Amino acid sequence: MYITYQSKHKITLFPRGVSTSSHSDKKNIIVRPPPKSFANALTTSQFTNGEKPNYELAIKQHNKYVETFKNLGLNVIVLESEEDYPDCCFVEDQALIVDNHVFFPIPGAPSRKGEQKTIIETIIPYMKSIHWCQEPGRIDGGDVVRVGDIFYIGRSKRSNDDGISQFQDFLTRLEFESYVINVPDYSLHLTTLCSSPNSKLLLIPESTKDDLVFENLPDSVEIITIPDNETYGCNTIGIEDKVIISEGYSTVKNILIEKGMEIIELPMSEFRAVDGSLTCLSLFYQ
Ligand code: CIR
Repeated sequence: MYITYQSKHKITLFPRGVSTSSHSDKKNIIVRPPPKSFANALTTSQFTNGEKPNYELAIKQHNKYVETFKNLGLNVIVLESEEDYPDCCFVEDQALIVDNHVFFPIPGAPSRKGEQKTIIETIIPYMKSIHWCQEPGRIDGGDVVRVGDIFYIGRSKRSNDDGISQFQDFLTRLEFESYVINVPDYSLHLTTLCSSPNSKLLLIPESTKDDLVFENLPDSVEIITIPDNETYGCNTIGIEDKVIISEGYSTVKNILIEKGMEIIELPMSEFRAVDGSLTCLSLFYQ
């Protein structure tokens, strides 16, 4: 099935004058609950001492995640989890959707490739154009951070130069600027370290301020440095004037309240144990 799609959609047409999406363009969200095999998900143990996540608690936390988006009025599409793929709840990595144009990456972790099939089948009908990463490219969705209309792409253990440059070509054809940022070795993805809850804010951990170089960042964007003990809290999801943050990160919470945002806190301990942050659990399209 995957191969059929791949050859069928290889030729991709890009319209000119692409509309720009913003945080308010998140209308549909794809999620997938963790499978029973979740304890076997990949982990760097960046945030833990290698404790395994608890499946039942992960399901409860995921249910809250889903309810939150329903309450915010988004159309939530819940895919079935797949036991063969312990990491299948981290749907962000499997498709790069930009204003309803999609670039399907080749995931950086070989064990995660099979997760993509159902995501491809679900997304394709809604996309204006479809593009496929070619060998030897590797890129994970978790390495892409959009700040307004500029994209920053992490060069990491999961995303190589070939994959990054193919994705940059896709962005260039959509008339977006993009820049590459080296992700420190201790971290899985660029989104593990930072996020842009709205087009004027960027949250990064204090100790990364010299290493994460956001080239050509507009003056209108404020970089907020967060104490390193709240690194995990730097991953947030903005929906209009609201921002979803992980529970337990008071500095992040207070700063965003000061900036006039309404906070929604979600428990994320079980996903954190296997390097999954808030953004990893969803794919948005208009
Ligand atoms: C992995 O190692 O691939 C998963 N355990 C975590 C993926 C997190 N995804 C993301 O940051 N987008």
